[in-house]
This record gives sequence, C-alpha cells and structure tokens, in this order.
Amino acid sequence: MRRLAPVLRQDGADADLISLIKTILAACKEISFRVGQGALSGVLGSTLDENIQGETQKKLDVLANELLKDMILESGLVMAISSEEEESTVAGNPNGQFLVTFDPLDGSSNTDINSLIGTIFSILPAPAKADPADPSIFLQPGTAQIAAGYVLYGPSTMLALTTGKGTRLYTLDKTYGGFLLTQEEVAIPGVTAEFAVNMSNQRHWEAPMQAYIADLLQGKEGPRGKNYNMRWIAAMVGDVHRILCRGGIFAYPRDLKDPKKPDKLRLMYEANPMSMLVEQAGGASSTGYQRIMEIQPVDIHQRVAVILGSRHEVDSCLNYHKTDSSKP
Ligand code: AFP
Repeated sequence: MRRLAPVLRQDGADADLISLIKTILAACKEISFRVGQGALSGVLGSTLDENIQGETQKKLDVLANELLKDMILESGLVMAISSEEEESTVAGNPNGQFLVTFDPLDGSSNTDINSLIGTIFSILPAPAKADPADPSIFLQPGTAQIAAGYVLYGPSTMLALTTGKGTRLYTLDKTYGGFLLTQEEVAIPGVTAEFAVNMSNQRHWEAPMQAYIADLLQGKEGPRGKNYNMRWIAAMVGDVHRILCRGGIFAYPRDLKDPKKPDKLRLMYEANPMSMLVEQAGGASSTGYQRIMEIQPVDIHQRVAVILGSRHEVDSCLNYHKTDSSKP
C-alpha cells in the first residue's frame, strides 16, 4: 500500500503543504494514542472550563487542541491557526503561506462512551503580507480551501483527505506509524436510502425540512416510494465517514430551539472542510438555500445549517426548500 507523501506529490502538493499535512497528522497520531488509552490515561471526563462556544470542555478537547496548536505553529509553515477551542486566532509565522482552522475533537460528547470522535481540519492560503494577528485573514469562502480532511478515531484510525484532486482514504498503520492509502478515490453514490438527522429537534425545524423528513418516514407508501433507514452518531466526522463509504444524506438543519443559536455546526472548521471532502467525492453540500462552500464568512466561529451527501438525495431535499414561500 502506498504511503501518504508520494500520493500527495502525485496530486501536485508542494513540499511545504505535504510537510504541513504530516505535522497535523503527527498531532493526530498522538491524539489517537491518548483516545485509545481512554480511562487508563486519565483523559476522560470534563474540565471545569467552558470554551468560546459556551460548551464545557472535555479533557480530551483541551489535550487535542494544545497538541495541534503547538505542533502546527512550531512548524513555521502557518501564518495563524483558528480552533473551535480558541476564542480568537493565534498568530504564527508572518511569512507562513498557510492558515489552518480545526475542530480538535469533533463529537467530544462521545468521548466518555467510547464512541466515534475525530479531528477536522481545513487549510487556507495566507494572504500575502497580512497581519498574522488579524482574524479577518481567515474569512475566506470554502472554495478557497487548499486542502481539507479529518482523522476518525474509530476501531481503526482513518484519514479522509482532499487537496482538490478527489477524496482519498488512508488507514493508520500503527506498526510503521504512518497513514497508508486504502481507498484511491471515494465516489459517493448519487442515490441513497439512509438519512442522518437528530430527530429530537424535529418540532423546531423550519417547514421545508419538516416536510422532507416526513416524506422519508412514510417509506414505500409515501411520495418517495421507498423505505429509508436512519443513523445518528452525534459526531459529524462519523456520519460523514459513513456517507463517504456508502452514501447517505446528513442534515443538521436550522432549528428554532434557541433563537440566539439557530444553527449548530460551525462553518469554518466543520461545514467547509466536510463540504470539500463530500464535493470532491461527487456529493453535494448546502444550507438548504446556498452552496456552503460559497458562503462569505463574517466570523471565525459562525454557525450554519448543513445538508450534505448523495447528490440526488440532497437535490430532493433542496426541492422542498425551493418551494418554501417564506424564503426570498
Ligand atoms: P460536540 O463536539 O460538542 O459533541 O458536537 C458535535 C457536533 O458538533 C457534530 O459533530 C454532531 O453532528 C452534532 O454536534 C451533534 O449534535 P447533537 O448532540 O445535537 O446531536
């Protein structure tokens, strides 16, 4: 099986980008080890602190964030980093050609139940001669991403990565200590009979999503004419991985449960990198009204509604939104 660096070179990545990706993965290998140790290494449970999102930080959130932040900044390759666990950006090398924004541990509510979690990262170009301390340098649309990926800490530790030449899957070989190519080119099936949504929010959704999911639930007797299955891992990284492997549609739609926070998932370090991976694998990703990767960000922690996966199924869902008379 082929190692990561030659595959990246074949895809046109330059030495600095390869070095940056390997630095990110070096941190992820340490995170994988600590996650695998679980209760034995005293990293489970929560801290007494809250992050910028107002969420109680898990010990593993803090550990993963410190590892990634320190190793990426020490590489000298990045102008700045942004993280779900950092209130603002952290300046790096003024001559660094990259920016990295990441969710150090996505699905952290799963850490204490030994369920799927992962690290999501997005690599953007650093504007020339910019101020490394200026957060606005991150406010680039998803289409500007140079690379995007996640590391899934599951029964095996897997990497999904794209540099714009398709989406590839790698598996960590813990004997030699590197990621080996295990799926050359991911192709998401255009149609599916599997959806992923947190149904407990159903009464808070806007009308189009209510109507779309209601029709799926009617199964063969309903307008979709087939039965659907449902999955919900409560870690985007796990639900997206399933979709890359066998298709499906994932949605975390806008809900009115907390009017101050109508959307849940973060644009810069969840929705955008996942959208690049999914689109590069032939899928689609939308808010319901707009292609996610075309959103012009206004804040490094802004949230967005997400509907992504098998292209034809996403299109079916979007048709319910097109006929939504309450929207412009
Ligand atoms: P945590 O990292 O706080 O567990 O949130 C994970 C997440 O952002 C995303 O990965 C999941 O798809 C979604 O939240 C799960 O949200 P619910 O807990 O509301 O189902």
